[in-house]
Amino acid sequence: MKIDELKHAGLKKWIEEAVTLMTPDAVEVCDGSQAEYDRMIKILVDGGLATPLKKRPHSYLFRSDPSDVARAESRTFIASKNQDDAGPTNNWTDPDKLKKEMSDLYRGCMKGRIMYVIPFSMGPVGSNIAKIGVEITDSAYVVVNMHIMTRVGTKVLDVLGGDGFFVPCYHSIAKPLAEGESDNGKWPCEPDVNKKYISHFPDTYEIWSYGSGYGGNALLGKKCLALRIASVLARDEGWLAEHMLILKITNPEGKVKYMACAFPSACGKTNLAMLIPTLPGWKVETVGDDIAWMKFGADGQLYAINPESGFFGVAPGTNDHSNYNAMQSIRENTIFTNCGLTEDGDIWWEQIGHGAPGKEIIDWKGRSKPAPQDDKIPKGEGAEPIAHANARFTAPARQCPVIAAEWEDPKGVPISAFLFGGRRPATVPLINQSKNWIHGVFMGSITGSEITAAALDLAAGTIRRDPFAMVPFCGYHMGDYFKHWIDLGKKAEAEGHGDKLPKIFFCNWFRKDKDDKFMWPGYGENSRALAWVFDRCDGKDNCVETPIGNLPKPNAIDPPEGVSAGAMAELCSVDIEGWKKEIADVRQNHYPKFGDKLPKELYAELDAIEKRLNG
Ligand code: GTP
Ligand code: SPV
Ligand code: MN
Repeated sequence: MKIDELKHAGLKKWIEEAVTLMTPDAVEVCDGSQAEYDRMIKILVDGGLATPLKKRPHSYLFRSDPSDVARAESRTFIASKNQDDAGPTNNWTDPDKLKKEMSDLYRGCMKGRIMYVIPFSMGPVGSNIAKIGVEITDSAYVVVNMHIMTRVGTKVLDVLGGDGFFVPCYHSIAKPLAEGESDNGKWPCEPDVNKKYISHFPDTYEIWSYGSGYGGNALLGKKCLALRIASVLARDEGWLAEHMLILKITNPEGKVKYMACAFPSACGKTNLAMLIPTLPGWKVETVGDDIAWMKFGADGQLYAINPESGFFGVAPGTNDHSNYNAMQSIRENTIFTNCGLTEDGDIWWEQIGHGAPGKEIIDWKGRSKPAPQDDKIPKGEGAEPIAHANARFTAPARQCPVIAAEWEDPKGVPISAFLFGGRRPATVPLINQSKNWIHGVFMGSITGSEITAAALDLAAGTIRRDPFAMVPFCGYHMGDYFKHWIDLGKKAEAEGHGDKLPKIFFCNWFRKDKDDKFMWPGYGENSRALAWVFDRCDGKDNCVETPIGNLPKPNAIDPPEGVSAGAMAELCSVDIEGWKKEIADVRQNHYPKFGDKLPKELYAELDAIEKRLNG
C-alpha cells in the first residue's frame, strides 16, 4: 500500500514528516499478510541476518550485535513536561530538548533503506479495550516480529478510519546504508549503548526509539506502548495496564477462575502462564504471558485482556520439563534470537534438556564451539554460555497447546486474584494473602527481586525493589501509580463492589537454602500454591493470620516430592527477624524515594506491620 491511499489525514501527514526527516529510499505500508511476512523473511535471509532452521518449519535464527541483547534501562526516557510527573524511578529529560536531540539523529537515518509503516492493534482488532499504534521502522526484523506479537495491517487501518486515535511510534536502527552497501550478515544497530534512545512522551502519547533493534526497545507495541504509554492512559481513564500474565485455572470440580500475576522480567511469567499442574485434576490454560490490560465492567468485576498476540519468551531454561507448552508453541513459525545453532540445523540453549548433537555448535556470537555434551550452564572463569542468557523466541500465541478458548474475547476475562512475586532467596514465603486491598497494594509496592539478564545495564544477581514488577515500565510517577491502585479499590468499595475486587497474594518460588539450592522445585509444582489461592478466593478456611498476611495452615499445601516437611514449614512461615529488616529497608531506603507522593495509606500499612512484628 502507498501513503496516498491512506484515509487518515493525520497519519498521512505524520508519515510524510518522518519521510522528510529520515529520507528512506522507499516507503511501504504493511498489510499484515503472510505474503508480506515471507517477503520480509526473504530480505532478512538474503541479507545474511536470518538462518532458516532445517528442523523447524518456517523458523529462523537471528544473532544480534553484542551491544543489543536486552532492554537498555539507562537509555529509556520518560520525557514529561513536568519532571515531577516522571518520578524517581524513571530517567527524565525535557521533551523539547530530547526531540531536538533525536531529530538531529533521525535526520537521514534511513538512507539506503526502506521505511516500513506498521499499523497495529494491541488487543483484538475493534475491541473497546484495544488501542491502535503505528510504528515506523527501517528494520524488516521488527516487521516480522510485530506480525507475530501484535495484530498488523489493513484491518487495523479500517478500524482507525479517517480520524481515529493512534499512538505514533518512530523506530530506527540507526544504520543508514551507503550506495551499494548491504548488511552482509551483520545485525544493524547503533553499537554504542549510550547513543541508543527509547523515549516516551506521555503528555502527547508518543514513542521515539533509536539505535536498538532488540525486543522491547524496538517492538514498540510491547513495553513502550502497552505498558509505559498505556499506564498513563490507564491512570487518566481509570483502568490498569500491568506487567502481568493472565491464566485460567480449572479445579477438579470443573470450576474456573482467572488470575493475573506480576513478576519482574525473567522471573517466571511465561512459565506460570503455561504450567502443567502436578496436582491431579487441576488444569491451567494461557490467556497472556506478559501484559494485562484491565477494566471494570458494569457489573463491578475487573476484566482483563492480553493486548499481545504472541510470546517473546526467554529461551534458556525452557525445556520439555520446565515448560512443555512453550516447547510445543515454538515448533514452527518461530523467530529465535541469540540462541545456539546445531550442526543439524536446530536451535540450542543452556538447560534445553539435552546436550547438542554433532561435534560443533555455533554460539550466539557466531563462533564455532565444541558441541556441549550436557545442557548445564558453563561455570568458572571465562566460561561463556552458547546462548545469550536473554536469548528469546517469538512465537504466535495461537500455537500454544493450552491457549484458553477465550484468549481473544474482546470483553476480557474476570480476574479473581492478583499475585505479586520475584526472585527472593530469603525472607519472603512461598505464598501469602494480603489482609485486604490496601495491604495488597502495600505488598505490591514493596516487591523486590534479584536482577536478571533481561536488562542490559544492571548488575545481575543483586536485589532491587521492583514495585508491581513495573519499575522499568511505569510511564509516570510511581507514587501516583500506588495512589491509582488505592483509588480503584476505594471506588469499587464505595460502589458496593468491594467483594468483587481481586484478592491479592504475594508469592516466591525462589527461596534458597544454606547450600544456595532452590528450596522449592517450582514450575508445575507451583500449581500447589495456585490451588491454595483458588480455594482462598472461595473463602476456604485454609490459612492462618500472621503479622505479614494470611499464610497456609500447616498441611494446607502438600509438599511436592523432594521437599521435606521441615522445609515446607519454613517456606510457609514468617521469618520475623528477616521481615523486621525488610520493613526497616522499606522505611529507610525505599519509601523515601517517592517523597510526598507516597500515599499516606501505605505508611499506615508500614506502621501497622512493624507493630505486628514487634508485638
Ligand atoms: P519476561 O519475558 O522477561 O518478562 O520473563 P518472564 O517473567 O516471562 O520469565 P520466564 O517465564 O521466561 O522465566 C525466566 C526464567 O526463570 C527461565 O529461565 C525459567 O526457566 C525460570 N523459571 C521460571 N519459573 C520458575 C520456577 O518456578 N522456579 C525456578 N527455579 N525457575 C523458574
Ligand atoms: C521483559 O524484559 O520484561 C520482556 C522482554 O518481556 S522485552 O520485550 O524485551 O521487554
Ligand atoms: Mn516482560
